[in-house]
Amino acid sequence: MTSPITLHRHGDVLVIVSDNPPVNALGAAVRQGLESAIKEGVADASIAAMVIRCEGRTFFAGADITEFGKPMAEPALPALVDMIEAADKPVIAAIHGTALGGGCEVALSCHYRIAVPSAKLGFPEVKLGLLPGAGGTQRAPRLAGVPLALEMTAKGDPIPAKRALDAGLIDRLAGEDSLEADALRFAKEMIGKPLPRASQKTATPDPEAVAAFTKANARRFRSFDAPAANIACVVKATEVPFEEGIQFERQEFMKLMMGVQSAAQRHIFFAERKAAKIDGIADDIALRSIKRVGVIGAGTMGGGISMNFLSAGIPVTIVEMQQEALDRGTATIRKNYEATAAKGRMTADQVAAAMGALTPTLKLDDLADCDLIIEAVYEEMGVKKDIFGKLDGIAKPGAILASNTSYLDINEIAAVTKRPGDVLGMHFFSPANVMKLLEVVRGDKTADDVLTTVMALAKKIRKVAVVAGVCHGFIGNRMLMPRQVEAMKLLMEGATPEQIDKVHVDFGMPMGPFQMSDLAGVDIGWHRDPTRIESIRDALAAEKRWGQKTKAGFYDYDDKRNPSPSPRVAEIIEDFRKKTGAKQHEVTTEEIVERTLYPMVNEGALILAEGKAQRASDIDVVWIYGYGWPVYRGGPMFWADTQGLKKIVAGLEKHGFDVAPLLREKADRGERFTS
Ligand code: 3H9
Repeated sequence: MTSPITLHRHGDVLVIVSDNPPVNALGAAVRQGLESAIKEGVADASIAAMVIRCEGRTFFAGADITEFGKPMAEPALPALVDMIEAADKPVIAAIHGTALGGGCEVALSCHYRIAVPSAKLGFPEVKLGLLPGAGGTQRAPRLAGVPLALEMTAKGDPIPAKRALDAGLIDRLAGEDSLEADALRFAKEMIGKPLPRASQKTATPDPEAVAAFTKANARRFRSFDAPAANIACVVKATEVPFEEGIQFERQEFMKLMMGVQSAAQRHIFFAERKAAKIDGIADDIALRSIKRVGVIGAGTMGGGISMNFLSAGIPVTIVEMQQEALDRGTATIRKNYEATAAKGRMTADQVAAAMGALTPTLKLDDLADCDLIIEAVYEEMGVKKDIFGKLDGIAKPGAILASNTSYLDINEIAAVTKRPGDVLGMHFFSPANVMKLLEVVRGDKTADDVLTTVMALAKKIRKVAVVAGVCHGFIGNRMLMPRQVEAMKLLMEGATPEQIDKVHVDFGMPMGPFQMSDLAGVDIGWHRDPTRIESIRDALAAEKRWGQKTKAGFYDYDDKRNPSPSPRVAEIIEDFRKKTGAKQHEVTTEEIVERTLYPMVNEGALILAEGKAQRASDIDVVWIYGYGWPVYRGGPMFWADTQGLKKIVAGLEKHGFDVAPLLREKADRGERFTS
């Protein structure tokens, strides 16, 4: 096998080049190649300096995550970076793309760093439930100080080259197109000069910065193990000699690596990327060109959907029926952009460009030049069919027609057109400009290139897209249903809304079933007859307890939307318990978990068996990005695997649920849903 590392001599400078697509991950072959290259450079008397650079789209993007959890081939990354730093000739890292994780650690072990202005440096390990385990937590604070090291390691967001330069993390900026030449010049200049080594610098303690950082991020870090470990390592760098700090880093790294949280977060990293692949469709299928998007409906959903495309530079024609609604929708989009600009996350020019790409209209006919039209109107089959019938006569040939329905049958909608192959579902989650998930619903007749075009477009608008089959509620909402039904039953049997919600929040969800109802609207799907009271929900809706919007739902709300338990709701529940004669018992946390979370896993197994999700990991992606399932638990299917499927089956049986055959089979065979 040829090595991904090649050597090129430029006079007395040895240029060590890695070419390991797609992202130059530091797998065994790369590490071995780097080790022998450095040895050769050090041993060769005709070499006076070395440059390490990468081919392809990026500098090393980190350790090879696929090697984690398996025995590590020599040399291990920590030993390799120490060897680079120990070299007695200047070694220069020449950085383009993203120097991430182990890649950034390789760079920091070099004596000098030069980067193109578009490059970024970062330690995203925390997002995999880890910390930089090859000296990053010890070298970064020595080079750039504690505050930046904390931010980079514990939050994991990469920083641009210019900021890295200002902070002392890199030494020079290269020309965008002259990295190798500039690195060579830099190397020649440094020949014979004393070698700066990050490990020999001291990191200044900064307890105030540590306290402020920890406090400011307490919410974001809640329940995650890795951020605290990253912070502890950075602090250690200011307290003990380098070698001792490295030992501490190693020990903390191994603890995290063996833990469930990191396994879950690594599972989601790969799950997210796998979700983009569609079984049975070739990767190189020709895509349709999407130059203009039409959105029908300028309400909350339509407006949010439009913003995704406008922000990505794709012009949008937005249609409403009434001028007033159109004006309101357009004004909301502007207001949202202006709020983003006020936070410094957009410039005034960018706001102007986004708004300039928006064409509001009252005429459906104006959608004739759109390549993709997304309908985001009232959730009613009749209304949707009417619109798709009209669109069939308006849209140009080859245009993709999508519905943003969250439950309805895409096949039925497609059937009213003469082009069902061009129709599919694009289920955005509210707020549509913020939430990362997009369920792409594949109808029976949806053409392959329509599906792949929309999946590729999703990446462009920075969504995580998952393919779902046609069924009521698709993947996410379908799994939500058994949870909500069971939560209501538990109320009847003696639990309180607060108790059930607390179990879900303690589990790591952003909110519980009743908090979610209050946010979404208790009146959603209500029959609107206040005299017909057949459920607790009907009783609440009849009293206009519609949730946060009416300041009363399952909870009472103050002006700032802070919830408090409602004595009136307790009365309504008690009244229903008496009326129905429901048997009361003490409901435990364990029972709430078994009766609200296990049925979701059960439903997930049905969805998989029916082929409505391509793979179990897709279900996990839906729940992480659409509903805030805690990423450190890896999604419902991964979580079920960590619990043991036998335990899930036993819990379901205990409470009288029908166990999905696939779940039972897997449990019997000792298998898992996820790999
Ligand atoms: C680490 O370094 C630990 C050390 O501190 C200590 C060690 C002792 N390994 O994202 P994309 C694959 S932890 C293996 O679609 P983009 C990815 O699965 C690591 N594979 O591209 C995908 O495969 P496929 C710290 C990797 O352009 C393909 O590459 N580093 C790795 O949108 C393309 O990926 C990180 O956490 C990897 N490290 O984004 C960085 N990275 O085509 C993780 C990617 O088969 N990587 N792949 O689906 C990223 O953030 C993005 O991939 C990157 C490119 C920004 C680099």
